[in-house]
Amino acid sequence: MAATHQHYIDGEWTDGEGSETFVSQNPATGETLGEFRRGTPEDVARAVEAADAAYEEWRELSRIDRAEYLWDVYHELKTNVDEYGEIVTRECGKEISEGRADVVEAAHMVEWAAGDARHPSGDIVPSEIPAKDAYMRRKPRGVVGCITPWNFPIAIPYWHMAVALVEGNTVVFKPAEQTPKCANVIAELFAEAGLPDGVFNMVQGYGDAGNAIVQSDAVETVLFTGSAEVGHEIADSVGGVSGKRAACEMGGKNAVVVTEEADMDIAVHSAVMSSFKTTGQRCVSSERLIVHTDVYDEFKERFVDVASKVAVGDPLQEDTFMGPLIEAEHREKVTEYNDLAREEGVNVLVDRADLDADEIPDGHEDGHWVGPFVYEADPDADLRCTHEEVFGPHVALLEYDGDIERAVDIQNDTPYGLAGAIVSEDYRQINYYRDHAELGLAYGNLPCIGAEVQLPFGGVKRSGNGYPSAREIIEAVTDRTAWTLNNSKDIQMAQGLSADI
Ligand code: UN1
Repeated sequence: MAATHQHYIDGEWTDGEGSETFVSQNPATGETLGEFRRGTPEDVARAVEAADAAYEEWRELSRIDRAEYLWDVYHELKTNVDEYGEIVTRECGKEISEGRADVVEAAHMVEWAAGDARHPSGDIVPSEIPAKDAYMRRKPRGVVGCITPWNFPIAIPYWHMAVALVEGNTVVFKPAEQTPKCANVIAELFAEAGLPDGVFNMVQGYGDAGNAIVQSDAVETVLFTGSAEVGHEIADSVGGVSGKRAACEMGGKNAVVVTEEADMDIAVHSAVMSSFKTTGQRCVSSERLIVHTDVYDEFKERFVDVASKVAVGDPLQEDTFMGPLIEAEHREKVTEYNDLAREEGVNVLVDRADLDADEIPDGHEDGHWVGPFVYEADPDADLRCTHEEVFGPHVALLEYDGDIERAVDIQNDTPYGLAGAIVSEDYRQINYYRDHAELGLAYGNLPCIGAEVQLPFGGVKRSGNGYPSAREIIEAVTDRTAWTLNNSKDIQMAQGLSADI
C-alpha cells in the first residue's frame, strides 16, 4: 500500500504522536482508498498551539490580503471539478453529479467569502449625541475548530473555514473519519495556496480528536455539522458563559407537504429529489411526505412508481440516481428502522431495502446497498419511524384531510426544524406554510434540498443553534464591539446623564 497519509500541522505534513492508522474505503466497492494517521488529543493540542501562534499575525492582515489566498483555492476548485468530484464519489458514494456538485458548492462558498472581503458591510448607528459617532467593529475570535461530516466532504469544510479565515481566525480542522481523502484535497489546496504556517491545520481521526478540539481552552469557536447526538453534546459542553461558542447544525425529520392545490408533476419530482438524492443521506433529506386526501391516490401511485424504478447502483455512472450508503454500520441502522416501521404496523408500499443480486453491478458486491423503503402511516400515530431521523431512503406517506393548518401541524410535529417544502399553486397556502412551518430552510414548489451558499443554512428547534454555514457563519466566528467616538471637546452623556464633576 502507498505511504500513510499524514496530518497537516503548522505548515508541515506530519505523522503526529499516535501510532494508530485507519483506512478509507469506497462504500460502493469496499476498495481501500488509502491509509491515514489517526490523530490523538496531543496532535490536536499541537495544532491548536500552532493556530494560536499564527493568529497574532494573521489577524493583522487586511481582509483583502487574507482573501487573496482563498482566491487561489477557488480557482483550483473551479478548474478541477471533475477530478475532485470523482474523489468525492469514490469516497462517500454519492452519484457523480452530486460528487461534482459538492466541489461546485465548495467553490461557491470560497468565492462568496473571498468576494465579501471586497464588499464589506456593517452597522453604523447614529448616536443620540450629534458629536458622537457609533458603529459596530467586527473582530475575529481566534482559533476556530471545524468538525465536519462525510456527506458533503468538500463543501461543508469550506462552509466552515472560508469565512472564518477571511475574517481573521485561524483553524483546526477535524474531518469525518469516513472521508479523509477528500480532507486531504482540502489540506493540499491550502498548502499550495501558501497560507502562512499554522493558519490552517488538519488533524485526521475520530471522535477523540474532535472532542479534544471541543475541550481545548484555546479554541474560541467550535463549528460542527453532523449528527444530533454529537451536536447536542458539543453545544452542552460549550454552553454557559465561558466565552466559548459552538455553532452546530444537525439533522431533521424533514417533510414535503403536497396540498390539494399542488401541481402533481412538481409534487412527485420534488418528493423524489428530496427523499432519494444522496440516498437520503443529507441532513435536509425528506423522510415524510404529507399529502392531502384529494390528491393522495394519484400522488401515491406516481411516487411509488418512481421509487420502484429509480436507479440504484454504481455512483460513477451518469445515469445512476442513488449510490450506496456510507458504511456497513449505517446500512444496519437503516435496515433496523425499516424493520421497526414494519413492527409499528405501517403499510409498506415499496421495499427495495435488500436489492436483488442482479441489481448490484459487477465488482460492487461489497457495497453498502439499500434501495427505497416507502410506506404509509397514520400522521397522528405516535410512531418512532415517522418521528426519528433515519438518514436513508426511508419515506413515510402521511395522508391528511382538511386545510393547510392541519398539514402544517403535522409538519411541525417533530422536535426538529431544519428543512421542508410545500407544493401548491395557492399562494395563501404557501404563505401560511412560510409563516408557520417551524423551519430554518423552507421551499415552495421545490425539493427541500439544494440550498445555495449565499443564504443562511441551519435549523430551529433541535436541529441546530447557530447556522454554521454560508453568510450567517460570520456571527459565529467574529465578535462585535459597539464602538463610540466623541468628536467634541466636551464629554456629553446619553440619557440626560449629568457630566458635571
Ligand atoms: C446536508 O444536508 O447535509 O441544501 C447539507 C443542500 C446542500 C447542503 C446539504 N446545499 O442540500
